[in-house]
Amino acid sequence: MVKSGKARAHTNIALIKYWGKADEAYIIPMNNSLSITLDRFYTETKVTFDSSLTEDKLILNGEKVDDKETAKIQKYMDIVREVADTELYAVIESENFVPTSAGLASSASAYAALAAACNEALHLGLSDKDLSRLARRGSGSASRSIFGGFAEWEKGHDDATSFAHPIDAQHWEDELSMIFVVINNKSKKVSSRSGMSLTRDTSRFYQYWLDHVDQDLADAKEAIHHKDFKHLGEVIEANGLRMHATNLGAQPPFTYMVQESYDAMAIVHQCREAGLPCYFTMDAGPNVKVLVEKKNKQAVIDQFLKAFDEKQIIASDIISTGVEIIM
Ligand code: 2P0
Repeated sequence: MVKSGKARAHTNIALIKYWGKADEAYIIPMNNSLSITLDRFYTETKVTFDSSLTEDKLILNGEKVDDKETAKIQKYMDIVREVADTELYAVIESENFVPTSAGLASSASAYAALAAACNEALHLGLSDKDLSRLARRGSGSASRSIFGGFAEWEKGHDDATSFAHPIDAQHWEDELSMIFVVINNKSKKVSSRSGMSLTRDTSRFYQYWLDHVDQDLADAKEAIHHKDFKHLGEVIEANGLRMHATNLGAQPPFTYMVQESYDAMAIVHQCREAGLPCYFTMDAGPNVKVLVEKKNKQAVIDQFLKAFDEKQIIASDIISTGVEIIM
């Protein structure tokens, strides 16, 4: 017996960050988060359940992946099998559509696409809410990649109540873009998973983060409702910096920021001083992501090109539609 399904899901970038889990096994976060879904970066995944298989196999960008990555996927497929009440193993063929060597490959689009492909292949008929829950079991941020535009992941308190939903921005997302400043990281990488865990467990600043994130989220939603770019930008920049500040309070302290990250942030400040509104955010790496209105996109890119190589600057619009089944 062979059953297959294929899906495409896009990467998202959090504007209000997810940083820390309340439950590591089920990936229940400590706080709600809010993201935008990007048009340019996505994953396409085909999953083929086959009764002749004796284990799951993963092929990423046409190549077999290492044992560690395979083990991670097999663990996730065990969750899918439990939800779907099946014993079938699968071949998973996944392609990441991200600019080569940009270091933007994302578990968000990967697990959103995989969850949707499994839903299709096994005829599970999951609602978007339940698809978001299933994607969340693979990677927290994947819960938001089920949706286009703006999405909020409600932390909930258990598997049933922790999922994302879209936020109606009255098509404002069509007027926005994000510029990626791709920065090479020569220092030892701290994964988001271990970074957020260490911070939650040890950071002297973590409670401060928790005390303010709900207000940031409320302010961001208010700004989206009023299509107030300046307000949204100020909130998300502060929220991102506060997340990164928590890492400095961890034991041992760490940071994802490198010199070029600061250089990029300085350019954002210079753009604003020159009357070009734009605001930055950063995730678990040195890259800087700049939120800008489409009408100012090229002018801001031009400022970055004065200091960075053309290859380091990649812009993406926001996609309004969520995960989709493809042939
Ligand atoms: C976010 N990040 O909200 C935050 C901000 C990075 C910084 O979600 O452990 O890959 O798989 O749930 O989703 C990246 O963490 O972590 C992330 P897991 P995930 O986008």
